[in-house]
Amino acid sequence: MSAEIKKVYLSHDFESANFPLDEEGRTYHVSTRPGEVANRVITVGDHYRAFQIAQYFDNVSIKDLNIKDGGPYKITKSNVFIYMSKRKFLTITGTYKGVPVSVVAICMGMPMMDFFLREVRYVVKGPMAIVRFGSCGTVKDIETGSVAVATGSFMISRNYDYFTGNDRENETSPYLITDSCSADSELQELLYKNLKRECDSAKIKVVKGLNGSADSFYSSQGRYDTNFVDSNEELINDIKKKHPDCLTLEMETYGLFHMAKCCTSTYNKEQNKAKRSKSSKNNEIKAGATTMIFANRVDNTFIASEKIPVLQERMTKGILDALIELDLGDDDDLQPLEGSVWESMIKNSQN
Ligand code: R1P
Ligand code: URA
Repeated sequence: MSAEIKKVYLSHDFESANFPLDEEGRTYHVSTRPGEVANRVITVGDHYRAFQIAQYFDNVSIKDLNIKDGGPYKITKSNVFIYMSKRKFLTITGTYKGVPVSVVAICMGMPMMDFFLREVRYVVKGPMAIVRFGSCGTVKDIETGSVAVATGSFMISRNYDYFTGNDRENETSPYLITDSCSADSELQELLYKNLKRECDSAKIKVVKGLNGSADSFYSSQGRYDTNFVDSNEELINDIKKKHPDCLTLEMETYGLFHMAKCCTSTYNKEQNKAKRSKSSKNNEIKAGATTMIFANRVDNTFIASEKIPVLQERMTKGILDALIELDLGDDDDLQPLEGSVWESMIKNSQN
């Protein structure tokens, strides 16, 4: 093992098998600690999108973000904080129009969304607003390069037992399609309003509708792959039968919306169990999602790459504006300024 690899793997000991934290209070995978992640977060799949978004943070330039190192690394500057974890979760925190914001790149799929949500929720005090900014395919005939705002999301999973034969006698279907979970209504409206404002002038279409998150880019989104038995010829029709207003397919939004409903304070409030709850903390997550339509599954076309930078730029401004416009209540109930990575950013901007 090279000295560098040893340094990465042997540098920390973790306490507790249940929720491991290192001696600095960093979580096991995302590797952030209190004061490094803001109450308002954009989550994306890829690192390039995260760096592109961070260019819009106050006083941050491309030079601050031009990092050649593959990580893990931590960069703390007076205008921006950047942490690339060993597991490639990338957190960038700064301010936008004077409000603390973070962007976290999580790579792909539901397990990554789960790691991100649980670990970030753990290190942030008070209510949070989280917006997923991703790419997707559409099952309606909407041109690629358009923008979708999710009103809600459902899950499509491969029914594993169907394929191994264990469940076939029960005549189950090869895919399981859940009911939908809604986005936060206020955040959804703010996203739509701000994205429309940014996109209309660039002649980019913005549409609203239901999203389906799949556990595969391929089988559970109805793509054909002759190397595997997927039994998915009827899947897109089945999805449309259960959810006629389904607009987009991607891989993480359901995880975000579902877990937002399962934050203890939200869940207990909805179940009218507030009095029985052990904890009175407000760990609410207001969740929203918007995606760039990369794939049109009706005419089988894929976005031209030159359209992506303009699309991302317009969307970034709309999303950041929506995120800071959302009311998260009293500042005293949020992650404190003192000791946070944005303390110097706010204080410098006031001088
Ligand atoms: C698949 O190509 C990936 O793209 C979409 C899907 O949800 C999946 O993660 O989102 P991102 O562009 O955010 O990664
Ligand atoms: N991401 C997805 O998950 N599906 C698509 O079709 C395009 C992007």
